[in-house]
Amino acid sequence: MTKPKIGLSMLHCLGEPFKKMTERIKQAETTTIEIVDDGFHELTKQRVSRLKEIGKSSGIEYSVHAPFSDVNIASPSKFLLRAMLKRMKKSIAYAQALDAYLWVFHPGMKTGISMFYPHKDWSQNLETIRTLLRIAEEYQLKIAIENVPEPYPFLIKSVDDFVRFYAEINEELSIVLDVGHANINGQIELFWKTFKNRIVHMHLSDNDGKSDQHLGIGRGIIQWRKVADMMREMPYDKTIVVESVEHVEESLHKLKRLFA
Ligand SMILES: [Mn+2]
Repeated sequence: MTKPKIGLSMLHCLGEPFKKMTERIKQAETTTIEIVDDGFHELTKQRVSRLKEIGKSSGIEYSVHAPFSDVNIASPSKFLLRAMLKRMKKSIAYAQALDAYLWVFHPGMKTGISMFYPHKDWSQNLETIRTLLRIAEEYQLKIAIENVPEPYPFLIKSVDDFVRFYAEINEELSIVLDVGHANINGQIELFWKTFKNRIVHMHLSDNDGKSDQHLGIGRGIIQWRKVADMMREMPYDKTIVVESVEHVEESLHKLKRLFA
C-alpha cells in the first residue's frame, strides 16, 4: 500500500540549544526530519556540516523551514526587503548544502501602512516569490509555500487566497499543507480537494479550531481518521511531519498507527 512518510519537525525544541536538538535528531523514531532555520537553530556552515554528518550515519532526509520570525516577503520597505531576501537566499543555500529535499516558506503579510497602498503588498508578495523561485532554480532546490493561519495578517491564508494567487503568479509552485492551520479556517478538506495535486509535504499538529496551538496529534479537535482517509483516497505517498510542540513521540506513534 502507498503510505506517506512520517517525519518530525524540530520546532518543538526550538527553545533548546542547537546541540541538544542534534541529540534529539539522533534519538528520533524517524529519519525524516525538518530543521527550522530560525532562533537557536539558525543554520551556519558549520551546523550544516554537523547535520550532514548525522544525516549520513543515520540515513536522514532533511527538509528546511525558512526563517519566519520578523520576515515579511511583502514588505513595503525596499531596504528591509533586501535584507530579508539576503537572509532567505542564505537559507536556500544552506538547505541545498544539506541536500534537503524541500525548503518551506510562508507568504508575505500586510503591514500598518497597507491601507494606504491597496494591492501593493499583494503584488510585492508575488514579485518576491518569483525571485525566490529563481534563486531556488539557481540552487536546484525544490521550494514550496505553506498555508498560514488566522488571525495573523498574512496575504494568503484561505483556499480562495490560494486560487487567486495561482491565477496571478503563473509559475509552478508547490504547497505545504499545514493541517493545523487549515483547521482554523475550517478548510482542511477544501484545501485537499482544491490543491491535492500541488501538495508535496504536510505539517501536522492539532488545535481547538480557534488558535494555532501546535498540540499533539489527537489532543485537539481535528478528526485525524478523516484526514487519513482523505489522504488514502489519492493516495498521498509524500512526506508528512509532526509539527506539534508537545506530545511529540506520542504524535509520531499515533500517525504510524493511523497509516499502518
Ligand atoms: Mn507549519
